[in-house]
Amino acid sequence: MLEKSLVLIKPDAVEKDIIGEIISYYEKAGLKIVALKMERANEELAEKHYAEHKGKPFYEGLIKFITRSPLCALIVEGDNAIESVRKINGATNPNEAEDGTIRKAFATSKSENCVHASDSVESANRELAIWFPEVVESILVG
Ligand code: 3AN
Repeated sequence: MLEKSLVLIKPDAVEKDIIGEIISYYEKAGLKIVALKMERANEELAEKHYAEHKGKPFYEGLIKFITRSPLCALIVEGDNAIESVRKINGATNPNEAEDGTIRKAFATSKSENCVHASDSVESANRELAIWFPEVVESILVG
């Protein structure tokens, strides 16, 4: 099924100047970048995005991390894009990430793990509306 996933290239990856390398992983897998922007998330945006993690021990650190410097938000489209992108990203813990994944190559810890991607159609729709409110209506219709 043709799907759209919300991907964040997180502050650690932007700081390391590997935006281009990360985007290449998706493009080489046949996925299409249909929207892209850089922005520095404020707390409100970060808290919306990570609402499901509120109260967890790593939550405060997560908000600090994701707001500390600019990130890159992308809409990645393709057949089965949601699962494909998560496979390309690799496991949350880089020690468990499979060879050939972005996190295996670049992530340094569970928090500094370079990328985020939607984990279901429902979360993709929620996250796309958070990060791309200006395009979400036109892009999600049809
Ligand atoms: P994923 O991004 O692989 O879907 P989630 O949804 O379980 O992982 O967690 C969201 C984010 O929260 C992770 N990308 C990571 O940055 C952070 N995180 C998750 N678990 C931990 C942890 N135990 N310690 C620190 N940060 C964590």
